[in-house]
Amino acid sequence: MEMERTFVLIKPDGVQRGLVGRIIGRFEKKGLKVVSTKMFWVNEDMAKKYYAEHEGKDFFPGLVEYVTSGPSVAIVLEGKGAVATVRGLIGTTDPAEAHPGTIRGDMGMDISRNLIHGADSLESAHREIRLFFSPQELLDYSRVDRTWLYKE
Ligand code: D4T
Repeated sequence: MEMERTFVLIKPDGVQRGLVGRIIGRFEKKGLKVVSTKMFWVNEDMAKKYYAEHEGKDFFPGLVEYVTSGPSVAIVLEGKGAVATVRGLIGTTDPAEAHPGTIRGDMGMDISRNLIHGADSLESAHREIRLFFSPQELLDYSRVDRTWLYKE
């Protein structure tokens, strides 16, 4: 398994519901390293660009309104196989169907308030990281528990 960086966005409902610490805590506890984080108010332009694949669908206007309705928290995480691991921790798109134990399964009720986004591939992760962070903001360090998390 290769070391990967992935991108996560805690959406405005996560911030408003005071779940930021608990969500980041789940990633930390799993062993993922936080490479960078910042609060970010996604604007309409960015939201439309970001969700371009859903343009024209009935939920699109509501989706754009939701993600632009307040600040979000952007996070870069690193770990072996981080993209798939993070998607697994987040759970399926609809919190009503997401398995208990996942972030959406444990903390959400409705597909249009699904708390968090996680990059779905290494390519999207790199594109989204570049969209939200400058290279200097991605910090290079090792966690002290590294040798306890990985055999090598
Ligand atoms: P994001 O991109 O937000 O991490 O979500 P997913 O990758 O899990 O799911 P997605 O791209 O299919 O959907 C993007 C976003 O649209 C909302 N949505 C989706 C909605 O409100 N109603 C719907 O019917 C669908 C399919 C939820 C997530």
